[in-house]
Amino acid sequence: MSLAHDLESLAIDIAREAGELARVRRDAGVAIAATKSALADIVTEADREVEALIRARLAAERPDDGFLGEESGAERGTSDVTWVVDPIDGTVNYAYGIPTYAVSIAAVSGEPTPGEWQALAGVVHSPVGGEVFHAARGEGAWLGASRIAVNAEVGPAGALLATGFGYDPATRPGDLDLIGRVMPELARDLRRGGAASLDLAYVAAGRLDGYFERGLAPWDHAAGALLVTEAGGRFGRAEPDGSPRAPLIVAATPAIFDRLAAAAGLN
Ligand code: LIP
Repeated sequence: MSLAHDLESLAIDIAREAGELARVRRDAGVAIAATKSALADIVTEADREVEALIRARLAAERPDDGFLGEESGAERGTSDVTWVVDPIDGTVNYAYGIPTYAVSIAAVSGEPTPGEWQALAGVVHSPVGGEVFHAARGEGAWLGASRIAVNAEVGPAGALLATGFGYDPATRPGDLDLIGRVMPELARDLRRGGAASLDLAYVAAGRLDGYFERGLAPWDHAAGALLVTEAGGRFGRAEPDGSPRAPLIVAATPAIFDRLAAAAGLN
């Protein structure tokens, strides 16, 4: 078996265990532990507990690997592998009891920076739905045991797209301008699920034709981007006006990627 396949298998096992913990904590009731970059950017005790479980299981299995997590930060390893983890992506949904949230775990090699790393394995697990989207580099994208692929074409009514909004109210005008540029050009309709990793997994599975958003963190897209490319889709990331805090992410079937990227301003 390839290293990528072994990393994928480990990530699937850990994502399932972490997802079960997240689900049990949600059913028991969720407390907001703190706010981060903005009042709307919350973290729950479950976010922290789930990331600690993931980090401990990875350290036990692969002690030399690095780690980059949303809640506990970054730690360089001595191997060439770094784990990029969002323990509960869709935190606001999770806090409100909306079932659209996911455990996102990716293994990357090289410099653990988007645009520089090479994704080796990615898993996006939806605990409520029980769905496990997964990919190992060069081995395709899967939903459970079923192979998945992006839509080969987009119908005459236009593309079903998804997007999202940053936590900082100051980004709202730019986000709305972005939608105003994209929708008339391409969309039959727009979805706002609230979890980037699931939006990307849905592009990979053909449930969406494309997705775009500004301001995502590396852990939001690390796993989902590999799902998209292994499913035959295209993924792009840019930092318009050189702002690393608000990168633009575009992912789509090749049938519309270039038009979506152009409308969104992906240089
Ligand atoms: C969320 C993303 C979502 C975005 C939110 C937030 P979190 O990640 O998954 O797409 O619109 O602003 O960034 O904070 O739930 O891990």
